[in-house]
Amino acid sequence: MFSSVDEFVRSYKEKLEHMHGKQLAECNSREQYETLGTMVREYCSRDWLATMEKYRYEKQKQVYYLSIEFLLGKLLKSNLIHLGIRELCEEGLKRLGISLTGLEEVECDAGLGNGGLGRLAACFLDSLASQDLPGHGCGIRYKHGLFDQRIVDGYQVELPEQWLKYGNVWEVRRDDQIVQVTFGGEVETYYSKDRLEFRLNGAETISAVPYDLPIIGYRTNTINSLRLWSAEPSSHSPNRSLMKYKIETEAVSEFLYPDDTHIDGKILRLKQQYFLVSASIQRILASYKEQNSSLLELPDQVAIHINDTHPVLAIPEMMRILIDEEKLDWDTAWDITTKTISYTNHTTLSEALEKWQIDLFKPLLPRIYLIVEEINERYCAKLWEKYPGDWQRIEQMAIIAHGVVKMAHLAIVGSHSVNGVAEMHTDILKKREMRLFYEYEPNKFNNKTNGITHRRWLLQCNPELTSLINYSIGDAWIKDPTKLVELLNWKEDRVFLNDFADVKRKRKTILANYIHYKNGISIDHSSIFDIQVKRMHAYKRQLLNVLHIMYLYNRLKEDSRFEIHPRTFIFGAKASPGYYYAKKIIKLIHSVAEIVNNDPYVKNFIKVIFIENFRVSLGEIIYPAADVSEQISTASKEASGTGNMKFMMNGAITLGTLDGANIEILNEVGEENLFIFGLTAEEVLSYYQNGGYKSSDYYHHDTRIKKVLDQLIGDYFPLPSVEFEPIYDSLMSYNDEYFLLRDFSSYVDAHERLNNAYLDKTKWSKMSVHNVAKSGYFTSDRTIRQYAEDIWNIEQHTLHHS
Ligand code: 26W
Repeated sequence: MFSSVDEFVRSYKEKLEHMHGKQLAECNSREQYETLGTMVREYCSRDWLATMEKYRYEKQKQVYYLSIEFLLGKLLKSNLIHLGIRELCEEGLKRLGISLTGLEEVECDAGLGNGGLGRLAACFLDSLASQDLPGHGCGIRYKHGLFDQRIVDGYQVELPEQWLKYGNVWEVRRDDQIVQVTFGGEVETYYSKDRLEFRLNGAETISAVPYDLPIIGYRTNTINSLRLWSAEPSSHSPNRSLMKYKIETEAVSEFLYPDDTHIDGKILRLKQQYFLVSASIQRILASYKEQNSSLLELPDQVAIHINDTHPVLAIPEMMRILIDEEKLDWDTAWDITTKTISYTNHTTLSEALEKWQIDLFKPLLPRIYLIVEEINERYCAKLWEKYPGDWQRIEQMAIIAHGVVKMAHLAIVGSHSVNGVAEMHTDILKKREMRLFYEYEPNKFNNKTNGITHRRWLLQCNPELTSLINYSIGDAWIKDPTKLVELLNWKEDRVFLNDFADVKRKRKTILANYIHYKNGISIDHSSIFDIQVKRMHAYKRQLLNVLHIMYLYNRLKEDSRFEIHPRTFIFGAKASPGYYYAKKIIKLIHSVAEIVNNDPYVKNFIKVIFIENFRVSLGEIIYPAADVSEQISTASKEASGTGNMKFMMNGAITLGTLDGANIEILNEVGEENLFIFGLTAEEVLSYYQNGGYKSSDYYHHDTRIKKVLDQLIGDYFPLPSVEFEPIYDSLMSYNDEYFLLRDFSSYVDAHERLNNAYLDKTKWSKMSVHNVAKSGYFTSDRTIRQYAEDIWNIEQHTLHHS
């Protein structure tokens, strides 16, 4: 199929006719895309099967990464690159008058995630396969991924996302592997041969249908699987209206919840979580049992990782199967379960910590609830032994307390490893959020600083930079990105620096053209592209960025001698549909843009752009075009951040707080190669403890702040004056929970330093090169190797081709 261009052209035409029953000339680009995608999927099926066979027969330990989100983005381009057949396809299609990039654009993003957590899961799958590690994803095949964002009159409007509308060429439905998942009913207990047994009566069953996607390693023969479960009515039909049953069943995998950090305690969400977990654990144990006789060795053969607490019911579900179905005793089952499961925490924000009301949990999952109760009782009893009489401590550590089940506590207690996602985040977990658990079992806790796949986020999305790097230091960095450090040898080379600056210019032009096409706004290609793209959230402080733009505007208007290098401020962000405040910030960005972009004087210095519907595939054109990466969360709030790494790897300079992985970026590049500002995490946390900050002092003592804040509520914007009152109030009446006014002045200073640095173009380019050179540490290959060695205990395999 892909052995020569001639051969490709022949099989492509044949496939197209078979699939669509038409001649090439009559096929639209979607049909052409489907043809190519199907060919690629079929082409990899041999290696896919071979990989699975090898795992089965060589009894290598496998890891299963359970995640409620996998934010994959598009797959055609990366699959072609990984298989090493992209150039051949491009050439073949060209002969047929088809543009490959055109077909790549037709593909919909697989947007089965909200943000960092979901994208991290996708990067991890890529790094597992690309390093020949036996690891697979388990997730949900949502019919609708994260909503499509439209902006109407400056306001966000959400439309249902439709990635499956025309089918999905990458997936294979596995009817032979369907399992049943059970909800509701009542638990009956009885004795059988002196053993207490449990039976569920009157429960309802739904089918979990697996769809498998190949995860293709980069130039290896390894092809792992991502298994996505879809909910369908089961043939054991219930005693109630079939139509209602069908609708309620399909609802389980209908939508991805669009909440990021703020939990919506809806029953459907809990159903999704148990659906994912029950289906996955049942299959994992069944396939283990096909090969092994004793469940006691399960932890030597299988590792199960839970991505945040969303899949934490894997713990009681595994206990249920081991005890009720496999008839093991509690202690043996508990030993196997805890040795198998490990857990990553992704946030310390209290509003994101999952707690489920018992009233909701117990009727939906009665047997699972009983098991959680038992886990809790045994755990509290052990705590009592260690801390006799210390009721307060035990109450704080309990899994069930005050009418709720605390999912993070269950995750810590039921797994053998708990990790944070950046050094500082892990420190905060140990010292604060999880202090009592850390004191009790310090060895459980460890750090795994996040990473990103340099294949998608540099090699694939920035071919211009890739060629320049290859030309300068060779291509060994693709297998080992720490080799990017060799770019430092070129930092003083004039020709190289020119070429490097040229790459950035090209990438800025590509983004500028996109913006012109989408927003109808022309931007100055030589302006500084200052970009903040991420979910919209108060703690990420897009508002601080906007306040600074308003200040710059005021300053430019007031002081005709004040000059800055032209700047284009670019935003992209989705707000959770129910997050009123975040939506207000989106409107504010548009209102400020309206004023700034239409001011005949100011528009020569600054422009403000909001890019609609930010998603993985847009990231691929945005990160390479950035000069400045805005990473300005309130210190202590951003567990890690991964956008920061994508920008850095493409040569953007970080303007950031000492938060999450920004600190490790600073450690890599040194303070001369990024701009740090603002309170430290220590300072923020001690403010919280002492109630010491009064935001109105900053309003009264800083005229820049006063002027901007007053503009929020007067008649400055052509809108009812109440429009931005909630924003004003958050800063003044509610005492500025995220320290925007406190950090404002320091942020202004950092921007000034940055502006001055940019005036020396050569120096700026050197800083930029330095960032690329030191970005190798942030490859998810490194992160995954650390998980593989320290937590999962899995090993690389080698696949020999037959
Ligand atoms: C609604 C339940 C819920 C709870 C928490 C949804 C989403 C969350 C997380 C906060 C989602 C998330 O994306 N966290 C991010 O994870 C990234 C990968 O580790 C980190 O880089 C980000 O700092 C963290 O915010």
